[in-house]
Amino acid sequence: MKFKNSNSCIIAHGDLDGIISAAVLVINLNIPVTKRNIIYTQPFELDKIIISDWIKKIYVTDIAVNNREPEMTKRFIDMYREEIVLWIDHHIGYSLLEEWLGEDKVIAGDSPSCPQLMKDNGFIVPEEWLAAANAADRPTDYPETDLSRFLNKALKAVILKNGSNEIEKYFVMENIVLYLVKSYRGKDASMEKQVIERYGKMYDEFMKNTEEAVKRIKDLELKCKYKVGYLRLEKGEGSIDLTRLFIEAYKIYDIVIVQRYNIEEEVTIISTKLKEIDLVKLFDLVSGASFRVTLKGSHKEILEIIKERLERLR
Ligand SMILES: [Mn+2]
Repeated sequence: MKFKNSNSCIIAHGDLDGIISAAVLVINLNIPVTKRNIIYTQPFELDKIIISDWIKKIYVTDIAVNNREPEMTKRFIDMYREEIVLWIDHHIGYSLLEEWLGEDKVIAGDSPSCPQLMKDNGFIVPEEWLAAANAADRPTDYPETDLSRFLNKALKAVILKNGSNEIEKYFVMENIVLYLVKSYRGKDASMEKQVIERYGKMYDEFMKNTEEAVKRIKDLELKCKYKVGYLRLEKGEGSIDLTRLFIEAYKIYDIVIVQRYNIEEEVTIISTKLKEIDLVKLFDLVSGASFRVTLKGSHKEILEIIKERLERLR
């Protein structure tokens, strides 16, 4: 099969919504699914991607204006203004895209997902893909589907996996796009399906590890008005889903401390469910989220500091 658009490239957000919208572009514009033609990234890493000289058309999908540094997104637009054909986005700040790029080149709006926006603007979007993208990006409004669960498990597994790198993430994302596109075209997608299943099983394993880890959380019994849970993860333990762990731990604790290793580095993550606590302030940090901070350094020393700070909260 000859591709009309081998000089086109898609830049997609590396989450399920972004990946499905890349597949929508592929089937509508007949763009090849190769590493050169589809780039998966994050809004804050847009300035790090490399686009080959022979790319003449760029399609961007599900990439928000970088909220910490909008100028970075602007610079990217200025650099590739000629090549950018279309930018599809549904995140807050999309009006800046229209301002910088011109309304002709932007499909944007408040929408549950990018495939939804594309469908509303005349693209062919299979119903199953649309439902999966909506469920992935707006889980509170749209129920999970078999497809969203199947694909998201693989995606989460490769992200959670200890020591997984960009190449492996790309591998899974590319397999998801190929799986969708080949299935849509009625071609054999069993190889891709196998890859997705393999990572799905890995995710099930990580969930089991997470459940086990939740049971090991201990009460620190501090002289503090909050209930503080503590967990230490040893080197070489299986991967866990920290977000999931915190959700479970919040059923008992207000604040949860997890000490673990990042390769050899000792890291401590402190997380709270209470809005009244600002962890950034409490630990004199310059930035971060008020509800979750990561501290580096000796576990023992950091834990002493944390205890001392938390005990100020009587
Ligand atoms: Mn999205």
